[in-house]
Amino acid sequence: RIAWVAARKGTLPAEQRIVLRRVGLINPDDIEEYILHDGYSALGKVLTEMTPTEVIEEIKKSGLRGRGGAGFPTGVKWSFVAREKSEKKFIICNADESEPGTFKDRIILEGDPHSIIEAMAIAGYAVGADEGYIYVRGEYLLAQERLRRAIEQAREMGFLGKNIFGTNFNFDIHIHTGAGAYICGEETALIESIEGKRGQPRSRPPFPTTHGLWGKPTVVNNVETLANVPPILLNGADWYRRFGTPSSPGTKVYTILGNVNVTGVIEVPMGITLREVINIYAKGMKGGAAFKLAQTGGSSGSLIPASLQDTPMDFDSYAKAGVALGSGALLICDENTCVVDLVKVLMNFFRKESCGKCNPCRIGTQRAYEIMCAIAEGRGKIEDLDHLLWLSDNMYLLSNCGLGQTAGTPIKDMLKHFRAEVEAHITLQVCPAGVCKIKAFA
Ligand code: L3W
Ligand code: SF4
Repeated sequence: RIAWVAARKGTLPAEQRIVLRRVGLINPDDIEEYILHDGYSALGKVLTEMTPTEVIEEIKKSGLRGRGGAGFPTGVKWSFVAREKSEKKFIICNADESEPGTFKDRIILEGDPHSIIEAMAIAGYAVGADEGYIYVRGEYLLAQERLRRAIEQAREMGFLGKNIFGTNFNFDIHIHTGAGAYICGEETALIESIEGKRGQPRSRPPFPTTHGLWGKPTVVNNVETLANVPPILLNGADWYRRFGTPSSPGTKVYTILGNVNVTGVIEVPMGITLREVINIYAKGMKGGAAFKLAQTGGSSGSLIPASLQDTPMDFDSYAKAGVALGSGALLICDENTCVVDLVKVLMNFFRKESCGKCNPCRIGTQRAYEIMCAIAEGRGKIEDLDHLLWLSDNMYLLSNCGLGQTAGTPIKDMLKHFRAEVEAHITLQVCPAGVCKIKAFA
């Protein structure tokens, strides 16, 4: 909080780096550089000075919440696995980052791969697991290469394998690569994929914490979530709570894209506003154009209109405002963006990536895309808007997993905040932003 208030006053240049503190600073292929920058000291501290219960309590106290989009409390998830009486448990790092516009995890994996290995070993110690998997997106070749090298180095130095730090704790990690399916980022589809089956989500409950990989209790954490673990245990939960907001402590890594002057990756405290992101980090809108909306979290995020530019970006403030923070992409759109065109593109993504297991999602995303195409081409009818809302509600209520449940969010946001613009496509056969090729005028 201190940091971002100062940044707002212009007394600090910008970011608050916890997760990205070593990225760009150390050679990710050299374990010695990692060690020189506090690497594996959190693991050493945990194994020699703390009990598993103390580790979980510290993570709970820190308030760390899942950075894959859902914001579930990490310490609580770990405690669910720790309490299971099972001879075998697993830690999975979800590195199947595929949300459009999101590449925050890639930066961490490529720039600081040992931080994930260290965090997974800590999680293993905390919950009683001796084996981990990193499920890496198939297209992330450099990340895979660096992770493989890092794992080999960690084994050679004794940070993975048997009797780590001279204790009786054993832990090792495998890498599993994806094959291009977005749905394998859903935790249970990811588990099915590791098990060698078709990547389709299971029904939850039971959650992976009790019935995960090969039916065993499993922690599934996002890359950025894990990257927060070593610094929390090294510096303490109270230190971590100095950043962010009381209910969403710490920082968030965002990818900034779209019609702004500076795009890229930033790490800033939770609770900063979109206006601040645009003005401070993105150096304003390109060409001085007016801000129209931001799309958070790739496809499953929300459309954030100008009226919510000053809402603190943290899990609860966004939820209270009826929007979602998502996975960390911020697609900033100016006044020349057509919301119909944008939502059409998102629906195209969902219909292609739907795994087809359940009808509401498989058919609903296809129908929503067809209607969006009709509206964009000037073939839409005003009753289509009610049909779109009906589809969105049914997908939300009846779909098996997050993809189908959130596919209708952009539609609802579009009709809530930009209905007049959508209606103009139908009743006036005009695209106010001048993007859609309305056929009547072609
Ligand atoms: C045990 C319970 N565990 C919940 C666990 C659950 C999961 C986590 C969150 O993700 C987000 C969405 C998008 N006992 C539990 C429990 N859990 N109740 O908590 O669960 P949930 O259901 O709230 O969310 P989810 O469906 O797992 C949805 C994001 O994921 N998303 C895409 C993300 C992409 C990236 C990327 O590209 N880097 O992160 C797609 O929907 O934002 O908020 O672990 O097991 N009673
Ligand atoms: Fe597959 Fe969609 Fe059903 Fe999820 S909601 S299981 S992606 S069909």
